Amino acid sequence: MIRELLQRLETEQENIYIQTHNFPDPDAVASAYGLQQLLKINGIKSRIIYDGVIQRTALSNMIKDFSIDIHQSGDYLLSKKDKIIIVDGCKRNKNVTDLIGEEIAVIDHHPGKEPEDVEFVDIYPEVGACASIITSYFIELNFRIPVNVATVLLTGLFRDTDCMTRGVCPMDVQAYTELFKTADNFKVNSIVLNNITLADLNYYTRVIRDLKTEGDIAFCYIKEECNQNLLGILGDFLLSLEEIRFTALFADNHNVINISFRNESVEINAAEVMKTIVSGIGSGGGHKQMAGGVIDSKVDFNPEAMFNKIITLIQ
Ligand SMILES: [Mn+2]
Repeated sequence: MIRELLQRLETEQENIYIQTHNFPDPDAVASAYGLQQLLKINGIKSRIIYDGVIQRTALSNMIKDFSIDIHQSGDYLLSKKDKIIIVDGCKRNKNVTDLIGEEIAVIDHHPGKEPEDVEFVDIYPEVGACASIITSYFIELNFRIPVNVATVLLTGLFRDTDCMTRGVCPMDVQAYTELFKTADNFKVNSIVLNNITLADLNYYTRVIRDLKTEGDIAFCYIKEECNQNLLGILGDFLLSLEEIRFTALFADNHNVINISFRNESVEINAAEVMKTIVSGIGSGGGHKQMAGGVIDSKVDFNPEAMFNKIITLIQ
C-alpha cells in the first residue's frame, strides 16, 4: 500500500494532514510522526493534527523532546480539498472526529469495518501497535530509519504492547528488531519507565481503596475526573496482580462515564464485552486485551448493575 500512497501523494497539490485519534497516545503520535518523516524523505510535506486533548505528561515530554510538530486541528484552516491520512484509528470511529477534508488513507491496527470510501486502507487488527505498521513501510521501502524516528516508533510500540507483553504478532517482533538497531534505546527505556507522575498516585490510592473483586475480575468506579489514558495505566497496574485477569475501570468525567478494560485471558474478548455493555447508551471498542468506551450520560450508569453485568458476560 505504501508505494501506491507515495505515488499518489507525490503529485498532490493540496495540504496533506495526518490525523490521529482524539486522545492521542504514544502509539498514535509515534505513528503519525513516523509517517510524516517517511513522507518527508520522499519530498512530501504533511502536518500532524488531532482533535481533543493530549492527556499525559510523558507524552507531552516526548513531543517536546523530539520537537514533534503536532497541532490541534483548530490551529489550521482546513479546506474541503485537503487530504487526510488517519493513523491509529479509522474513519467513522467515534474517537476520530470527521474533519473538513478528504480522507484518502487509513492506517490502523484496531479491528472494525473497513471504510469503503477511502482510497488507501491498511488495517492489521492482529498487530499490537500501529507503530509496527509504519516501521514495516520503512522496511518495505528499504529506507534507513533515522535515530529520532526509530526512538519514537519504538516508544509507541512498547507502550501499546506493554513492553511486548500484549497482543504481539510477528510484525511487531520484526519492527522491534529493526527499530532496536537505530533507536536511542536508553531514551526509549527512560520514556517508557517514566510513565506516571506523583499526582497520578492519588488515583492509585483511590483504585486500591475502592476496588471490588469477584473471582479474578476487578472493578472500580472512580467518582472523580480521571482521563482515559490514565484509566488504562491503572488497569495495567491491576492486571499485574496475580489474582486478577480482567479489569473494568469507570470514571465520572463531567456527566460522561469513561470506561477502560484490560484483559489477560485468552477466552475473553475485551472489545466484545465493551460493545455489549455500551450498546444503546454509548460507544466503545478496541482489542481483545484492551478496550475503551464511554457512556454518554451518567444517568445510564449504575455501578453495581454494571459490575454484575460484566461478571455475567465473562463467567
Ligand atoms: Mn495504537
